[in-house]
Order: sequence, then structure tokens, then C-alpha cells
Amino acid sequence: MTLEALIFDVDGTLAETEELHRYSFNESFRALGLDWVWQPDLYRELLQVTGGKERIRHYVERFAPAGGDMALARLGELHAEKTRRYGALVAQGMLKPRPGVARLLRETRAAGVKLAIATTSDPANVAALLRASFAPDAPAWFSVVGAGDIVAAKKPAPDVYLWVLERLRCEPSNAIAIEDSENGLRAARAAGLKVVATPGFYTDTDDFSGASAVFSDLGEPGAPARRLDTPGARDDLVDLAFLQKIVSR
Ligand code: XBP
Ligand code: MG
Repeated sequence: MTLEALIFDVDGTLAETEELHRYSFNESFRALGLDWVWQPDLYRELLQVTGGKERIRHYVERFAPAGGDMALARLGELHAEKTRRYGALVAQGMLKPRPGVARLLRETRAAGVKLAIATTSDPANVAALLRASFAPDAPAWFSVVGAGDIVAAKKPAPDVYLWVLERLRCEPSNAIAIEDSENGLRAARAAGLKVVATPGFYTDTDDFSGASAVFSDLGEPGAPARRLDTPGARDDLVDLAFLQKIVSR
């Protein structure tokens, strides 16, 4: 097998985005007159439901907060407000990429291996993050971007990965997904992909037993990543040579 494509998740993988998502949800609740505040412990639980609109709906159904009916009736507007606020903060440079991400994107492009995105996040937010974190033309580095409502069933369903693979014209055995969460890992595995996992702030207790490798991050020269799934393994860089080894197994 030859590595033909690298498919990146976005939130938690390219950057630690979820605190800014949480802040933007809370600000948009306030803007619509809702006194809801999603604190970190609650948000950790709510993250089990992927997609912003789906997450708000789940919160209303589970906790029946005041204003829930209004929020559901204006769900599109509420989520658009959240997307606008989050996108503006990202464009201001509030987030930086996780270690090794920019390096691996560079190496992948230089080697002619295709890049793609598979995320449940809104496409506007993906583009904002790529531009602000890497370069104004960074969205064009990705041959395929599968984002938001492009598929009906979000992660952990495999749909977004299957959608991306079809457009890449790539067999899952010739690609690798980089993910930070159990929901993302399950989606990629169900699409037939091997996964390298880099757990993050909200996903460090997730179950990554289906991953080919689990690292603290992708690593930088001089600051290699800790291998989390193999006791005693030496620190390493997640680079193209390492990913090619995984695909060949
Ligand atoms: C993470 C998510 C998203 C974001 C919010 O997705 O679950 O729902 O929290 O995104 P991934 P939107 O890790 O697959 O990128 O509000 O834009 O839906
Ligand atoms: Mg993620």
C-alpha cells in the first residue's frame, strides 16, 4: 500500500478549538436573550454530540432549559450567530495550530501526497481556521473538504470520511486519518481508514483502542511527541515516513 492521502479532522486536531467554540456558543446564547452558560464540565459531556446545531438540540432535549422552545424554533439563526462570532475570533488569530501540524502539512504537500479535511464543523469556520493558522491560500492546499452538513449523519457515522474518500478517488487502505476524539476515530475506522490519534484537552480520556498509534501531538524536531499507546516506546515525530510505515502494515 502507498500513502496517497492524509485526511485531517479539524477541531482538536489542527488546533485546540473547543474553548473558543464554547465561548462562542455562550455569547450567542446571550445575544438571543438566553441565560444559558455551558461550563467546561457540561461542555465535555455535550461534545459527545457532534455538530453545533445537533449539540444545542441535544442540550434542550436533555435539560429542558428556559427558552428551549424559542431556541429550537430559531436554531438556524442561533447557530449562524455562533458561526459568525467564532469565525471572527479565529480570523483575529485567537488560535494557533497544535505542534507538528504545520510541519506535517508542509511535508505532505512537498511529497505530492493529497490533503483532505473531514469534520463536523461548519465549512466557514474551517476556512477561517486554515487561513488564520497557516496561510491565506491554505484552503486550496486541500483537494477535498468535507465539512458540516455536507452529509446528514455526522461523526461517529463514517459518512463524511466516505464522502471525502470518494471525491479523492482513494481506497481507504491508501489513506490515513488524523483524529483527536473517539467519535472521530470511530467514524474513520468505520470508513475503513487507519487512524493516528492525538488526543487533546477535551478528549484525553477517550478510548483510542482502534487507533494505529496514539501520540501526545504530531511532534516537532527537538520536541518529539510522546507515544501514549505503547509503554516504553521512544518519543517520535509523526512524519510521512512513519505514516507510510503504518499504511504498509
Ligand atoms: C468537532 C465538533 C464540532 C464543533 C462545533 O468536530 O463536534 O461540532 O464543536 O462545530 P471535528 P459547529 O472534531 O469533527 O472537527 O458549531 O461549526 O457545528
Ligand atoms: Mg476533533
